[in-house]
Amino acid sequence: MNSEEKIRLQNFAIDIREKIIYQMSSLGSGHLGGNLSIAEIVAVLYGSEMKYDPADPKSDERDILICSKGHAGPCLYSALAMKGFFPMERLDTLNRGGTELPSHCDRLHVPGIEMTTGSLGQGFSAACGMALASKLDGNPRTVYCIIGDGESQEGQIWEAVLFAKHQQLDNLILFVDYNKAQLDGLTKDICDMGDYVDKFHAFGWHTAEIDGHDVEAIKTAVDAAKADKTGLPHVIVCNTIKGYGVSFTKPESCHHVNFTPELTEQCMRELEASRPTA
Ligand SMILES: Cc1ncc(C[n+]2csc(CCOP(=O)(O)OP(=O)(O)O)c2C)c(N)n1
Repeated sequence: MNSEEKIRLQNFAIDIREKIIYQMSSLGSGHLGGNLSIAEIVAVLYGSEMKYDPADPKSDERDILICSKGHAGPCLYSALAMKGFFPMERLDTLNRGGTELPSHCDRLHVPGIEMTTGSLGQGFSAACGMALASKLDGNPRTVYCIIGDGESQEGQIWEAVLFAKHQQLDNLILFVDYNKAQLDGLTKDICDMGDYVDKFHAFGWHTAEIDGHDVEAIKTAVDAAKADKTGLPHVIVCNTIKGYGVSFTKPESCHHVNFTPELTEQCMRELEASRPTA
């Protein structure tokens, strides 16, 4: 990746973070930590890797992303609005009565959202189904899915992991947002998941582990996964930080945050100051 491309994707991730905070502060609160932790993954997918057409969100030519940790809707909405799937003004309406922008991913209301998620563990099964259907249809698309580390404590996740291997879903790329924290504390204290790479390897998957805030590492891992058509599904374990990008957050206590105008201003100032320079 050349430095221009790197800076473009890093800036896109910062734009996404600013829009996440904009949506949540307009509402007064939101699931901040787990939205901020996946900004680079979403920036690389919508900024570089995925095929999509905002004018035709259901096009057969498109790739698919399912955010199984549905509370990270605002992160995807930021990217979708910036890419023209719906008007930017809709970001003002997050989770208000009658809104077309519910806080959790909603495929019936939000163009570009492929699966309604929020009940943790379920979105990944849908992603496996879509990957299998794409293969049966001879559609060359890639299906991407993001799960949380807390979410990976759900039994349904591991049924889907088995299924994907059995069905040889090498068109499926799963990101584990390994931010080490869930709703009410650190994942290791609540139900330690051990070593993800070992686990997925034991289930027969192709594995990679990267810094999930490094756009170059994300792109390299996705390109390698896409190129590998040996019948194995792909997991990219992304080491991330819950609440990454602003200074007031602590991973174990930033799952859901209340905003004041002062806090919003501080976050926006910090994000602007963090923009990379050539
Ligand atoms: C089946 C289910 N149980 C509980 C919840 C409530 N809940 C919402 S987010 C969350 C924590 C998820 O942690 P993690 O997957 O690590 O995601 P992160 O907060 O780091 O984004 C929980 C328990 C839920 N949405 N669905």
